[in-house]
Amino acid sequence: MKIYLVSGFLGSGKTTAIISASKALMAQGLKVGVITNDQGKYLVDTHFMRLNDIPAVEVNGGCFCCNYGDFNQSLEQITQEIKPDVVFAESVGSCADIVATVVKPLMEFKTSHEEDTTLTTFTDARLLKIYLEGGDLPFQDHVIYIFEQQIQEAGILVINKVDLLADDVLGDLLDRTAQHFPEKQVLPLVSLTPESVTPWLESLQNTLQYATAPLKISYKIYGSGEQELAWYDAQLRVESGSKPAVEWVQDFLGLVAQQISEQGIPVGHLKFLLSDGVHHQKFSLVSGDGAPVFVIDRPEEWGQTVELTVNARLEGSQEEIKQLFQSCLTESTDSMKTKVKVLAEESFHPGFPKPTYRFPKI
Ligand SMILES: Nc1nc2c(ncn2[C@@H]2O[C@H](COP(=O)(O)OP(=O)(O)O)[C@@H](O)[C@H]2O)c(=O)[nH]1
Ligand SMILES: [Mg+2]
Repeated sequence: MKIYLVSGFLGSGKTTAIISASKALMAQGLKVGVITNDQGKYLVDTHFMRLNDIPAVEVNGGCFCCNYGDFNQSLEQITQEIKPDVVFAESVGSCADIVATVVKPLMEFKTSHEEDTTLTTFTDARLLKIYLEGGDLPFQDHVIYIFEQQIQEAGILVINKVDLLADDVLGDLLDRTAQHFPEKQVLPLVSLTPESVTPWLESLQNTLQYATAPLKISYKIYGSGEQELAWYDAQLRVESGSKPAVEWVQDFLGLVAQQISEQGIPVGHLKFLLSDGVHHQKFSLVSGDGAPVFVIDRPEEWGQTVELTVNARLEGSQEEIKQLFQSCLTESTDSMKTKVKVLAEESFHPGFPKPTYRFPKI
């Protein structure tokens, strides 16, 4: 069984790539399992994996490193239930130091079913370009530190979303990347389809045991970077009243987009999953995407009752972020007279990282 760990900043395309790669491998008759991970509990990504018929288990409420026991249990569960050839494990996008806290413990406590473990770090080509050109990324320095550390420890460094760059711009980016990281295996990629991730799957197959040294990382800076980010998750049930439920959702999404733009809030990853049990649509906004626009497909086809899952990872205070969503909810509900039930809601800053294991200790 191969374990492919996938890390990288919020919104860099990890889930998209894992879904495409899983579909490609499943089409070849291989068995695939996925472990998703997040600090929150109501996860768009896990739902979305399952909607794509990809077996997924979740480690939630904290990262793999700080919940190594849960990670290992999920690995056991997936191994017993599915007997997979390949396991993809996606770490939360604000997490770094995976080599020392996940890869090394996996090797140390190796069980017979673990053959090869690789670590791929995904990075959004547009953010990497700004970073390597010395430009201003739209985050605080300590958040950028996390972005840097993730790249630093990459086994395979995927420069993702290269479809969004012109050929000459991409050529320049690849040159700069090679200059900055001469030792790294660098892979430009488009993650959108099972066909387009073939180069990544080839690299994974050709990369044997993970070789790079653990990071020399400052937990003080890393921890404060995590705390500059805020999580807001919610699950809403919307029932049609005088107006269809999706019309409320469209209004609410528009208000959220407008507020985020107007307040200039740096977006790590803002995701919504809309579902009526038959239809499903995922909306996603990441840094570099420009002004947010969320448009519901074929609004006339949706059912009377819909559920909306909200996963927001933004920079700022959790109180302010929560306030933003709640005020949009109130404003939309008042103006549209729709019944909206908040099934679950939480907002928080990620806790200070305290890995279960670290090899070597710091
Ligand atoms: N254009 C383009 N968009 C991508 C690509 N990979 C991912 N995305 C988009 O980037 C956003 C974030 O993707 P996701 O996989 O959820 O990121 P994660 O937070 O790293 O798991 C989504 O809107 C994806 O559709 C790619 O190769 N090209
Ligand atoms: Mg993801």
